[in-house]
Amino acid sequence: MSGDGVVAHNRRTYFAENVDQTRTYLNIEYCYTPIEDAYHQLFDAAQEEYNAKQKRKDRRIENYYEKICNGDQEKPFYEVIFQVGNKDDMAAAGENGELAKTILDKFYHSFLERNPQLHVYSAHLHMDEATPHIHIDFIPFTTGSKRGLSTRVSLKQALADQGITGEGRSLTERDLWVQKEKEALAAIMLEHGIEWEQKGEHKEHLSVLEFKRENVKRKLRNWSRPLILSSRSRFPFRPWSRSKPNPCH
Ligand SMILES: [Mn+2]
Repeated sequence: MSGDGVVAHNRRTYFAENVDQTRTYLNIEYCYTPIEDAYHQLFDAAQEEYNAKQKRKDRRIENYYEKICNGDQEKPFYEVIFQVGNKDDMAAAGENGELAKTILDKFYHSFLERNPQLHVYSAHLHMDEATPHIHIDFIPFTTGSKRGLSTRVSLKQALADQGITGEGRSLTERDLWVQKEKEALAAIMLEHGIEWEQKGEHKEHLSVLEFKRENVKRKLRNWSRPLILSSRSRFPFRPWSRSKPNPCH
């Protein structure tokens, strides 16, 4: 899906077949700024300052967003999707749908507090698909940079500014960040009586999570087996690679 496709899905300007349009009014649009505008807000001052210092005209940056899109250094934005449960245990239209919405709503607000270096320009909670989930689109940035723009796009540096550094290829800063966010989500779930049991080893425990609801055992009598909370496919951390359609256009 290209950037335009993401926007159309998240904002419901395009309805895919799996969307129940009678429930779309239950969705929440927390924010939406076209990405070009978000780039202007974040980087215009640094771009002007940078250009003022350039003696050679060809070193000037006319459009930072286009420059990032056309370069190989950084992705222009990232999208993460968070979900509690699955369609069998947390169906959007079922008895736990509202609970999932409450948890995701709290999680979204805490996400903003935890991640000051990730500029969220688009965020949507979807209640009109099988399971409630939230799409968060962000531009990772760092300030006070010595080279290039003083404020510039950098996922690695943005996470480092937030105190998250990786340990080589086996454990990247983004792995650590995803784990931290999942733990934050788990903590909010726990406040609502849903416990996470992490299973397996290595990265597996990041993707297969089970839960039991302590406070509503009565309702759970017919749930005879552990329930899968979040699967790999529903917890994507999507950088927009150049092999995909260019999200800038
Ligand atoms: Mn969706």
